Amino acid sequence: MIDYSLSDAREGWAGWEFRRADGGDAWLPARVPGTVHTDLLENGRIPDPFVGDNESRVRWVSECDWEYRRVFSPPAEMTRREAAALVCDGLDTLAEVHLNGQRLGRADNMHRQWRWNVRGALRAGENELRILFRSPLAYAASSQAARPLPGAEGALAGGPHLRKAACHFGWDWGIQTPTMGIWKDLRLEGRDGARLDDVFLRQKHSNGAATVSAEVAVEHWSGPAPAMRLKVVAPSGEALESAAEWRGTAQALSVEIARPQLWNPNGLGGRPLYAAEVSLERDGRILDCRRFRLGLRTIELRRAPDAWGESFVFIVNGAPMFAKGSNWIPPDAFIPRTDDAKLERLVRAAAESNQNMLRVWGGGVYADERFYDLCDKFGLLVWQDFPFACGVYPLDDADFVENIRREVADNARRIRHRACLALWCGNNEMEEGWTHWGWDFSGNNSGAEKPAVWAGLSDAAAASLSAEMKSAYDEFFHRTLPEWMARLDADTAYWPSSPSSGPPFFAAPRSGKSGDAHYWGVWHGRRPFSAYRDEFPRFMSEFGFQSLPPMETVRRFADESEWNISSHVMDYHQRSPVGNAVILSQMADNFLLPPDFARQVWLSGVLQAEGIRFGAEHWRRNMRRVGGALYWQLNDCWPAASWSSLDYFGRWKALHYAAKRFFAPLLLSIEDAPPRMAIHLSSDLRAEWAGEIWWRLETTDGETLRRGRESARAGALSSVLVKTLDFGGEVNDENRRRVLLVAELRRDGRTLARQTAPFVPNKRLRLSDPGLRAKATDAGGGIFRVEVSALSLARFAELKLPGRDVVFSDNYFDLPAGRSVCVECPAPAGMTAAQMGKALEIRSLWHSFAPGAAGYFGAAGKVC
Ligand code: BMA
Repeated sequence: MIDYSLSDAREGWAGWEFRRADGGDAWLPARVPGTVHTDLLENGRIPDPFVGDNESRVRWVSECDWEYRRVFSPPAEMTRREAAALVCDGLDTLAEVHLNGQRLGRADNMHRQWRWNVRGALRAGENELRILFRSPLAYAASSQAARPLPGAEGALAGGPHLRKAACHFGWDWGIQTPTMGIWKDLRLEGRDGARLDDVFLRQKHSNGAATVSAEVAVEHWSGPAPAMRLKVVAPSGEALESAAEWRGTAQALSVEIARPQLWNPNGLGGRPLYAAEVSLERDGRILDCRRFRLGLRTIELRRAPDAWGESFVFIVNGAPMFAKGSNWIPPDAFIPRTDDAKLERLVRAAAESNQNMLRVWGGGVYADERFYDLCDKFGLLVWQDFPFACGVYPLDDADFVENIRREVADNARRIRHRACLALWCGNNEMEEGWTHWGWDFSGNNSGAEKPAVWAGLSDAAAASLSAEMKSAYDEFFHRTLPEWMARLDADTAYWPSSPSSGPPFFAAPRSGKSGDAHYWGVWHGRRPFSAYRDEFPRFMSEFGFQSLPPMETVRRFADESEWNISSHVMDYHQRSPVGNAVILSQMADNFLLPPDFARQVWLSGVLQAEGIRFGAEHWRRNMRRVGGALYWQLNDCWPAASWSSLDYFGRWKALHYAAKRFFAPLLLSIEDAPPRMAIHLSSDLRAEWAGEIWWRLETTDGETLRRGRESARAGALSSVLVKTLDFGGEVNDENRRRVLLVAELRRDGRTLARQTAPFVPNKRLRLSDPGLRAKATDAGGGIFRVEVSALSLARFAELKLPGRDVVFSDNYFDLPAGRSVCVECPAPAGMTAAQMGKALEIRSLWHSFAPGAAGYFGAAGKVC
C-alpha cells in the first residue's frame, strides 16, 4: 500500500496555486486544505473580512468561480500499483476535478468524501491536478429563484439547496462568507489486490467483559484472498489479536477483553484508550490498514415513562449522568484555518469548565478527526446533529436524498466507533420550524400566514409546496434517516430533531414532558433571567444569553472611534436582530448602567454569566427530572457579540468561569426568594458525599447578623435541599440593600465552594470600594498563586494580566468582606511572581459604575 499526500498546507504552500476561473488573473500560491477567502487574504488581495465592515467588500469572492491546481510527481511506486485513487476528504462544494486534462468527476456535497480512480490518468513523472469550484452563491440564488424555500434568519437565501454548512451563508452570530476550496486533506492511494472498503469497530459488554469486533468489507480484485487481522492493544501494552481469511462477503473479527478498562465522561472516571488496528495482509505484505483509538464504555439514551412523562437521560457504564455542556459551532468562518492548538484550547477549556457533553450543532459540519480525538481524550460526549438547520431542505428530490445517503454513510463510518459519540440527531430546529415558525401553510394549519419567502406564489401553490415539503421532512427524518442509521450504527441512539418531544411528531415539541427543549424566552422573548426557573424540560439542549466580546477582541475589529455599543461597527459585529438592545435592557434591569464603553463591554460579560447561571443551577437542582443542560454556545466563528463563553480567539468570558463553578461536580446553590433563601447541594459524584454548609447573613462591610452550620449529605447523582432559611426577622427596609447570605461548602477544614445571594437586584446593592488587594507568589512547578482579599464585598471580582491571555483557576468570583481567596495560573513567560503581582489589574462590580474607576478597564488608553 502507498498513500501520497497532496495537502500539506501546514508545512507551507506545498505547490498549490489558485486563480479566478475566468482566466484573467495570474496564478497565486494557495494553501491546501484551505479556502479561497483565506488564500486571497494571505496573498494580500482582500481586506480581512473580520475587521470593521470588510465583510461587504468580499462578497464578490463567493460570487465568482475559482480554480486550484498543483503539479506533482508521485513516487514511481504509486504508478506501479494495480489500483490508484484520488481521495478527497472534503471539497467545498461545487467542484469539477481534472487530472492531466482528464475529467475525474464532479462533487456537490462538502460533507462527503470523494474517491476517483486515477489508474488511466496518472502518469509517471509530472502530473497536473486541477479543481474548479463554482460559486455557491450563484447556485443558491438560482435554485432559490426556481424554488423558494424558507431558510434561517440572518442567512443569505438559498443555502438549503446545497449540501454545505448552513452557517456559511451567515447566522445570527456569524459572518456571511460562503467559502470555497479544498477544505480537507486529499491524497493518492495506491493498492495491490485488495483494499479495506469499510471497517465497523464495535464493542459489546456483558458480565464485566468486553468483545471488540471489526466488521470488515473488502474490495478484492486480484490474486489469492488476503488475510484480515484485528489487533487491539490495551493501555498497559497487552495485545490481543484475531485473524481470518477474507471469504468474499462482509465478515467480522473479534477479540475478548476479560477485564476492560472503561472510558468515562469528564468528571466520572478515567479515560483509558485502546489502540485498534485492522489490516489486510498477503504473503507477509500489508495491503491496507486502518488504525483507531478506542474507549470501552456502554452508553444509552434512556427514554422511559416516569412521574413527569418520559425521561431523556444518558446512561454511561450503567449509571445515569447529568449532561453538562454547551453547543459547538465551527470554530472559524474559514474552517480549515483552525489549527491543532486552537482546537485543543477550545475543547480543553470545555473540559476545564467541568463540561461533559458538546452538541455539534446542525448548522455547521460534521467535525474533523482531531475534534473527536480531543473529545475522546477529555471526556466530552458528543451529541452529533446531522448538518441541517433552521430551513426547509428539498428532501422530496430523489437525487438530493441520494447525495445525503452517501454523506451520511461516509460520516457514520468515520465517527461511529468513537467513545465520545452519544447521540445522532437529525437536525436543528426543523420540527420546531414546521410547528411554530409558520412553514406549515398547508390546509391543515388554518389561519397560518403565508411565509414571506412564498409571497410570489399563489396561496394554493404555496399550500401545496408547504404540504409536499412537510411530508418529505416527515418521511426523511422519521423513516429514511433512522433506517439508514439502524444499519450504519445500531449501537448509537438516534433522535429526529433538536428540539423534539418525540412521537407524535409536530404535536408538542415544547411539551416539557418528553424529549429535549430549546428555551429562548430569555433573550428572544426578553423575559427576565428568573424565567428559567419556570422551565422544567426533560433535557435542555439550548438556552443562551449574549455578551460583547472582551475588549482585547473588540480592539481587533473596531477602531477606537467605533467604541460605542450602538456604533456602525459594533452593530455590524452583532448579528442577532434584537442584539445589543436586549443586552442593554437586561443590563438596565439588573445592574447600574456603566458610564462608558469599556465598562459596558465588561458588564455585558458578567450579565451573561449571571443569566446562564440562573438556568444551569436550576436544572441541576432538578436533575431527577432534567437530564442535562447545554448552553448556547461554547465558541465563536469570528470576533463578534454572541452567546459564546469562549470568544473567537478562545478567550474565557465571565460565563466560562461561571460554567466552571455551576458545572462543578458538587454544586452549592442558593435559590433566592427573599427573605427566604433555600440552600441546595447537587452532586454528580458516583458516591455519597457528606460535609457541612456554613452560612452567614452579613452586611457588605462584613458585620454578621446571623450565622449557622448545617450538615449536608448528597447521595450519588442527586440533588438535595439542605435548608430553607427565613431571614424575615433580620432583613428589613433599613438594611435590605446592604445584606447578603454567604454560604460555604466545607469539609475537613477546607472551603470547596462559596455562594453569595443578595436580597435585592444587583443594581440596588449598596456597594463601596471593596479595597481589593492581590499578592502573587511562585507556587513552584510553573504555577503562580494569587491571593486576593477584599475589605468590603467585591462582587464579580476579576483578575486580569494586561496584554496576556492568562486563564486563572477562578475569576469573576464574589469575595465577601474580610475574606481572601487563592487562585492559580500558569506562570506567564518571562515574568516573576512579583512582576505579575504588580501588573495585575483587579476590578469588580463597584468599579463598573463608580465615578473615577474607568481606568480599571483600560478606558484610559491602557491595554486592558
Ligand atoms: C438556536 C440555534 C441557532 C441560533 C440560536 C440563537 O436555536 O439553534 O440557530 O444561533 O438559537 O438564536
